[in-house]
Amino acid sequence: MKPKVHRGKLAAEGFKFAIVASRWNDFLTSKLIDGAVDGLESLGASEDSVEVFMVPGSFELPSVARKIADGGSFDAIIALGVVIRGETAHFDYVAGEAAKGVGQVAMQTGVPVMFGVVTANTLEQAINRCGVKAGNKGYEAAMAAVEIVNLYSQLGSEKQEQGFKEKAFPHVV
Ligand code: INI
Repeated sequence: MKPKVHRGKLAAEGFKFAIVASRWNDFLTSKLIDGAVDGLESLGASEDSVEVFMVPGSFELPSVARKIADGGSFDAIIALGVVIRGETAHFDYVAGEAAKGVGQVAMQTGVPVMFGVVTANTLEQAINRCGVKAGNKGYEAAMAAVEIVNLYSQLGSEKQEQGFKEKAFPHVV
């Protein structure tokens, strides 16, 4: 058996992306923003199709992502932040709320929201995930955003096509 496989293309032209990024640990989140912008640009996004919204900390990512999603101007949102366990007793609350909240925004609004938040036990681990050794989570989140917006638009047009078939050929479908 060879089932039909649906996959989003890695082509960013024609889509609008919002990056919402935390200022906490900004020497690292700035690297995530750079990684995300470079990633989007490398896939064909134009300068005016990408906007960055800064928030105080990762806890605020979901609420601002929600506002952006409700505004209806962007096809995808990329949430970026760095939460380091060693630095805070409320690591679990901040990281947990950021992850849960970002997921809820995506589910409740229908606008895809990428989780580009580095959660690390140590500063060294965090540095390694922000473009030094083990990749750049901002770049990865940008790749995911482009793939997902293309998959969403494919799914939308398949639905429209199905609706058209149902109307035009009710006896067939
Ligand atoms: N926010 C982060 O993004 N990373 C952290 O490591 C962090 N620490 O360590 O506390 C952090 N805290 C701030 C938090 O996100 C909120 O901005 C703050 O609680 C105000 O709501």
